[in-house]
Amino acid sequence: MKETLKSVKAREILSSGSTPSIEARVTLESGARGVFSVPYGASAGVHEAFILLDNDKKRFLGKGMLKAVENINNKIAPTLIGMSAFKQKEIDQKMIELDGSENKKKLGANAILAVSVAVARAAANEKKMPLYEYIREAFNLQIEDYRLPNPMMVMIEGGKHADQSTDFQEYSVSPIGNKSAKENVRCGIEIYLTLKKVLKEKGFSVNVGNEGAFAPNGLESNEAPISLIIEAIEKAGYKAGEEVGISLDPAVSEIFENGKYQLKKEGKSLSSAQLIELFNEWIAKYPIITLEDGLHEDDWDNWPKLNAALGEKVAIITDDLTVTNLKRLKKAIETKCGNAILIKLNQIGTLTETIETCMLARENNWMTVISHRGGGETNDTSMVDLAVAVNSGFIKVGPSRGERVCKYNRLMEIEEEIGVKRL
Ligand code: 2PG
Ligand code: MG
Repeated sequence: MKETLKSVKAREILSSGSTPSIEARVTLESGARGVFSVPYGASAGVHEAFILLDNDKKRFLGKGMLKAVENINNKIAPTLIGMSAFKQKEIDQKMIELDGSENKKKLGANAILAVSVAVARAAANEKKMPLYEYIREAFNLQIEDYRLPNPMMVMIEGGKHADQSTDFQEYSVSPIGNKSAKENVRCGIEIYLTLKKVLKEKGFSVNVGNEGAFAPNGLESNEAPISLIIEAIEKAGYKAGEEVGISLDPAVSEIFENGKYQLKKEGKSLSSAQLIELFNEWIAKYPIITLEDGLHEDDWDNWPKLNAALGEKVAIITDDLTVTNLKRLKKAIETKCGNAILIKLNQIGTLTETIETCMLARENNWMTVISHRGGGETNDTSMVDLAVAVNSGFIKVGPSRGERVCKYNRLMEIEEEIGVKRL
């Protein structure tokens, strides 16, 4: 049959962080093809699916991915060839079984995901459908109409994503309200370009970090970026709080040491309760609308407290806590840890599991935010189609560098395809 998988091939490629990654290419009997390249996370949570690295110090300082490439070419390909590309769930299930481990450590989630999304792309091409439409059909998603996600655009980055910047990882702007995707993207970019001027005037460097956001050193505190961004919002002609909100991802799993959160900028060690209080103060002072990873990835006891204290005021987004994992999301919902989830395809490793997690979130009125990866993005834009398919609230992506702006370009392209849709 024409939709049958004829060949599955992989190769090692480079990601934006100059670390290797994988591209998989699936060809169907009809000749239709699907290609997907997997991103790589710099501040990956410990509960994420396993990324198989070669650990051969003679190649790419141990970060080569030839073993995962071989797993695709020699193990996954022979298992899947002959299956229908339209059977996405069965294909993903086959790979999960072939791996047989809890966190995909045998074949590597990098290998499995590369094939999973490449299959979906080939199937969409065979049906001459855009990927977002195909995802809805393949998973029989009962979602009416489309609501394009708003940008959550990173303006200043620190933590593991930049050298000598803030302890906290990301300070973003999120246009709110009922504008088109094109206007929202323009709004974010105008603020970014204005922030460049604001930083320059104050003598800060405007070099960018991993995600294409500014990463100045010499900022006086972890709080300082917020006022700089608000200044940029206003100078760009937008109203902070009304048209544009601030989104924070302090990514505090990365600064949790010896039982406390280490804020080097302030020379302080904070307990979970003190950190919640700090965010509470900031939320009272600034137009913050979302707070992601406000506590560390295993702090199940305190996440409900964070959510109880702040969840009525802002979206409490779980990232390292839930890692796009259905079981962890279930627990987070049951224990009321938040009200929104960050989704990254390579945290879990198949399209099917990613969709299941998104749909569970939706059913429980948790917003989904589909995210880029910090350290090693690729030029692939499937994450945007995924966001459109599941009506995500936001896509989190940096404002410059080719591997980031291609996501916004894809969003604006989709808007041209389906028209300006606001629900
Ligand atoms: C995050 C992401 C993306 P990383 O923490 O949300 O911004 O970073 O890919 O390094 O995990
Ligand atoms: Mg995060």
